[in-house]
Amino acid sequence: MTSQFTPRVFSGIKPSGGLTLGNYLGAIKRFVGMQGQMETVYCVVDMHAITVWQDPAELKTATREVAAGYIAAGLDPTKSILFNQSQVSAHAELGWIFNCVARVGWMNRMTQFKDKAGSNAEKVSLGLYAYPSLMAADILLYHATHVPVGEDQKQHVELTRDIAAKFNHDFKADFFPITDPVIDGPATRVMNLRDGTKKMSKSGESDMERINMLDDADKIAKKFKKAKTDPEPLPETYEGLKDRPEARNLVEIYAALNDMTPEAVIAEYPGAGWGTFKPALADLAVAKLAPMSDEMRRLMDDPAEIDRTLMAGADRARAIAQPILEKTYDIVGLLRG
Ligand code: AQP
Repeated sequence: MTSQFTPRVFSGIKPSGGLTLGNYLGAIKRFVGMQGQMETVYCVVDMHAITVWQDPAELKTATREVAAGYIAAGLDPTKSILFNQSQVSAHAELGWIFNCVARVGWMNRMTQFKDKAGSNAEKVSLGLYAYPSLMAADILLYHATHVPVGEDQKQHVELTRDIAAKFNHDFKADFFPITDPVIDGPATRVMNLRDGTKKMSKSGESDMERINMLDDADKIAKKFKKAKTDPEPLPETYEGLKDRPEARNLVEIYAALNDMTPEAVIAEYPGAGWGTFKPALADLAVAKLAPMSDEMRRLMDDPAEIDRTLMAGADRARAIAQPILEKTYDIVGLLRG
């Protein structure tokens, strides 16, 4: 179904706070791995961020931080298209078309909305509810065939496929690709350091539950030292991590940071106590994150340069998006002058 489409990657991160190790391992590191394999379009999805309240000045800083994180981790603005979503108005325009394609029943099944809205569903923004249809527009506006995401976004990519299929069926037009989610590697779901059953999030309540990409060595060491674990040492085999979510999380973080399998981590540390493993994990995390955080700080010292990079990326994004939006309007029957 996607074979007639040029292979193209689209993904994004919302600037709803500082970047976490979850964003890095579950998304950015994998974005970098796909660069050069096919055309890559990476977005800072600022319009998704405002589905919950954002302080306007902090939103601008967070948008630049995500862009700096992309570049510091190895995304090259000459090889990938890097931009922020709100500069390409076609996202919002196609999002509206998809609001008219997606069904309320589909939206009602979105678990992320249920998690985020909790018992407060009557009071959250309409944007938070419609978020997955804007996300479908982000992806399909570029006829993206591949979307690297963490496990938490799988349901939204499946909804994107449903929207594309319904649009193609309703308008008898084989126009949108049925996009493949790309969810692979050992850290597609990095968990909260204080509760191994919850994912690590930018906007989680306590800073101690996450590693931020901009944390310094002392903070990283302190957070891993205080990370919740059970009292048992590491097992002798990977299977021994079953039903030990916190222990498994730390092993998987180590594996993802060091490009090895979790099985190989256990083979290196069979039966190790936390007094041995946690400092080794902290040292590894610092070794991998410090060069990136140094570069992020350097880039963020020159916000005008980041803004120029995002603006140039938006021009390139628009050149792909606008003809696809125009064609969509035509298929739907919206009259153009
Ligand atoms: N803990 C995680 N493990 C693996 N991948 C993760 N991602 C986020 N957290 C983890 C992946 O990062 C990409 C960007 O996500 P996002 O920022 O757009 O949305 P999110 O998943 O809602 O991220 P947060 O950090 O949880 O933000 P808040 O707290 O503001 O809602 C996605 O590919 C996501 O899978």
